[in-house]
Amino acid sequence: MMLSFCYNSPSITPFSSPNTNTPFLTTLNFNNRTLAFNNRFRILSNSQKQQQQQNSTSLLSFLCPLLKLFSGGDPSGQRNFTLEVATSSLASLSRFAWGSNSKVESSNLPTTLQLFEFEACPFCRRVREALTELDLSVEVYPCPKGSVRHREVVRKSGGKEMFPFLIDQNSGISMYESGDIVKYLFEQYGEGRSPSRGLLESTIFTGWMPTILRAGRGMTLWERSTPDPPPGKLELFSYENNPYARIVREALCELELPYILHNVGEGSSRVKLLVDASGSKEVPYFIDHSTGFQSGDYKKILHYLFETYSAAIV
Ligand SMILES: N[C@@H](CCC(=O)N[C@@H](CS)C(=O)NCC(=O)O)C(=O)O
Repeated sequence: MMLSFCYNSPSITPFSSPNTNTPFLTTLNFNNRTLAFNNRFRILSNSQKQQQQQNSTSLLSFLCPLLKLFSGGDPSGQRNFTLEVATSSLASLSRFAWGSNSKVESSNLPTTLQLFEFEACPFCRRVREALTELDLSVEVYPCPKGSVRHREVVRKSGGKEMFPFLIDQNSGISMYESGDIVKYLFEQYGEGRSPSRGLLESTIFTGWMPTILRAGRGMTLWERSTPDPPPGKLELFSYENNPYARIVREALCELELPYILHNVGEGSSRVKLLVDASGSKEVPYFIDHSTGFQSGDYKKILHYLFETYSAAIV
């Protein structure tokens, strides 16, 4: 289950929290150093290796290549927003209440979690749903198919390109396998709670529905996305099963833009942070610290993202 065991060295630069002004890029540089550190200390027992092989050949993994059947097409082109919202709302319905509510009293922990994932991946979805339930903020490093930047970090750190992949700077652990990640997160941050009923088992059944209904959005790198990472920190207030926030996350993924994801599910104590930033409790709310752009309108956010971070004319 766990791929690496390492410790937090006091000599390592402190992890950047969303409340600091540290540019997001700094964190990624820090990652590179940390990941090299992780590699040096990776210890795999035979049983772990066996487990890893079993996991990678699991039935669920075999279904993943089917994702390639869905091609999202040009994400920067004219969209039928009625259809977009309808399909995203159906996707939300298909996931019932998973990823909508916060189940724990948030302790407003500093962000120590880094999630390498892509929006359309059903296994990544399960982890994002758990993060909403746990009321945790996380740094998201999108790894859409065809992308290189963050995928390389995963390959170097964990040994293979499989998603989701989690790094927790707090415990020094990095791991694959969505089920293991969800269990780990609840053990570490769940204050004794368990994932809500069916969350762990639901991926095989309806975890695919948002992927299918959204016709591959949030799966593949947009070929005209700018090759460089954003110069500053991007932040998104969201919760996993919000239909409008999903549309924004898909775009961030297709542009391979890393961002800090603040989960603000029903009951989240992060609402105050959101209201302070936006004056409202509504999600999505997006902030680009390098330009000062901020908006709670998903259409404006999409327009901004493709205008700023791709060569597309929108
Ligand atoms: N059993 C794994 C399955 C993970 C998996 O198969 N992920 C797919 C995406 S849905 C993947 O990483 N495919 C390789 C790729 O996208 O390059 C889990 O639960 O995390």
